[in-house]
Amino acid sequence: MTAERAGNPAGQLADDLARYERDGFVVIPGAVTDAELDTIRAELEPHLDESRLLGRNDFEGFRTNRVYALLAKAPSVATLVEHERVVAMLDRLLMPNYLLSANLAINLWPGETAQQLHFDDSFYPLPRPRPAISVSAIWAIDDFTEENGATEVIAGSHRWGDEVPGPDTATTPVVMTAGSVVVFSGTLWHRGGANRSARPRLAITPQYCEPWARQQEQHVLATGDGAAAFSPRLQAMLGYSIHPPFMGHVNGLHPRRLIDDAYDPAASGAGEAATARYAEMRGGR
Ligand SMILES: O=C(O)CCC(=O)C(=O)O
Repeated sequence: MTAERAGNPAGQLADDLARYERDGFVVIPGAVTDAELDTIRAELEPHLDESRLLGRNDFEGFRTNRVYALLAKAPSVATLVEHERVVAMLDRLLMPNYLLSANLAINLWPGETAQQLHFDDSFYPLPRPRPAISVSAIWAIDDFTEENGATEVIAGSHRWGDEVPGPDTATTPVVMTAGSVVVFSGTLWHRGGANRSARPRLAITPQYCEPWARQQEQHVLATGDGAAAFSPRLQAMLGYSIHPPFMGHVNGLHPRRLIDDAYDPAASGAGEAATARYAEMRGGR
């Protein structure tokens, strides 16, 4: 953890992206302050009971709290979802108007077993190898250790085709201090580890997807009126946005008008900015 909020120094983005491209993941250490973590923990506390909100299957984890609709329950998680260093990466990895796909807390209680290996955008039925349709982040709210169930990754597996990991495939635990985050490709094989320690391991995982792909959680419905309090950037990630020319409209209008009467999409410049970025991504065409 750091005493002060980490910035986004020049050159850092290129380094983060290079590691991500090479290994399929990158760890950003000490990215939020102790005070920010304390606020998040306090908001989550009522949802982390050992006997409630446990997973319904082995993937969710029978000894794991899974807290969904998170921004409605713990609004300070917005700090993680739109963290500047993560967003800087997303702006390069996904198309403009990318969306928040899932956003949940995962609290592994002692005795939780290792999760099945998987990759996060596997439910989009497109053959591999392929570009990722989503990018995931897992924030360590507690220290992540080998003993307490740190997320395990298979470095380089984001480039795999249709091969699957076997019992002998080596995984690497992402050991990191509370307040750090691992950002990884939706095509990277990984899992939650087994918690062999005596204390719970708390993580928060915002996952982002291309603007043309369906979100795992319906964030507009899940967040409700509380969405009006978030930044325009976060509102757009929730679904208050248009993917040109008109994906996401409500009754023919920009959805942000539902939470902001004064919103004028033409005056915002967002449409022009997105169109220019798409042209850049297509090499000027
Ligand atoms: O809890 C973890 O460390 C990873 C969980 C995960 O990958 C998932 O549930 O999709």
